[in-house]
Amino acid sequence: MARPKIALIGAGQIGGTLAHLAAMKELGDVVLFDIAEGTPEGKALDIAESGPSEGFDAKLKGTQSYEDIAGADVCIVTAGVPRKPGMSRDDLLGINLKVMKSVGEGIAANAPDAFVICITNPLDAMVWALREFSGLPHNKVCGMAGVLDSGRFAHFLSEEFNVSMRDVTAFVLGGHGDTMVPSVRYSTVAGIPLPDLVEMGWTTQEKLDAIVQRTRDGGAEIVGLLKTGSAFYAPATSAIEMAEAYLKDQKRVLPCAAYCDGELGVEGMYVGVPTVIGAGGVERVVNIKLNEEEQAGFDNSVNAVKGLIEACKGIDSSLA
Ligand code: A3D
Repeated sequence: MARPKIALIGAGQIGGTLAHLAAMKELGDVVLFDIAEGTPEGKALDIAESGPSEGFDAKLKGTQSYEDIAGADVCIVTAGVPRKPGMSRDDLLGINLKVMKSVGEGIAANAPDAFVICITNPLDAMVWALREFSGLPHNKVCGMAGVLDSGRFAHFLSEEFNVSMRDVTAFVLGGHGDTMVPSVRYSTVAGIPLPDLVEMGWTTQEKLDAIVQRTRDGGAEIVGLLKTGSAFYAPATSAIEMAEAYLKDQKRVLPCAAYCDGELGVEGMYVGVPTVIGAGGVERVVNIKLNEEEQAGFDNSVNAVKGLIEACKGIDSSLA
């Protein structure tokens, strides 16, 4: 059986890391596409030359031609610009929307059967626009944010409790922005919900509140440290986890920006929700019940995403 084909649209910081991880995990052959001449070719060759030491079998190719992504099983989109210190994700909207148009058309023409994972920010609006431009089925287009945001939350919690990250399940809902909703009630250590751990004296409510806020600011914390771009190791790892769930039909329960058709009270748009990812793409949105406080936070986040979608429609009349 032929190896799966993984197309990476954007060969910058995240794109290069995605290619390296996909090769090391032998998820398939990798095509790196970018408009910057030489960048995808250079990264593909560099990673291929690590193969003998690492011992992986995967072909890597860099290209400026969309025809080379033909028949891809998975497309991961990072094309566009990242933010710099002082910028919000929403500041990227105008420039990255134009990029989504060319990427959407390139995928539709060459890889219409692919499972598409968008990472470009502002995430929830860009995945919506990418789906509109590509015309692919909603269940085959999703956005990576929840796995990363939950990963950040889980990491901070494991440090606070001094327990293995493997035993922490963290749960973040809503848009990938300042309004995201880390859910304390649905996050656990080996099944024990966080409010119970506060009662048990493992931490205080104040410390937990600070961790929730640090999770919301997790991207900005890294932008502030790096100064020249945004996070790329953990975002790439998160998207690879989603791609692997699809390619291996793992039926993983992962939070991602998925199209909601009434689930959690959201109608006809993309926002961060728990999903099941398997060979059918986003096979299910897990329609959980929120309490009043969670629902208010989630609705606030949904409204922020709605505002960005309206802004997209204002910029590109074909989306209206
Ligand atoms: P960067 O290293 O700048 O790579 C972006 C690449 O896109 C560059 O190599 C560009 O040449 C390329 N590019 C620009 N326009 C096009 C185009 N039309 N077609 C193809 N390629 C193009 O950025 P990065 O890899 O650090 O980040 C990529 C995106 O991911 C940014 O929008 C970030 O804001 C976003 N991001 C999202 C998350 C989430 O959790 C959702 C996390 C981190 C970064």
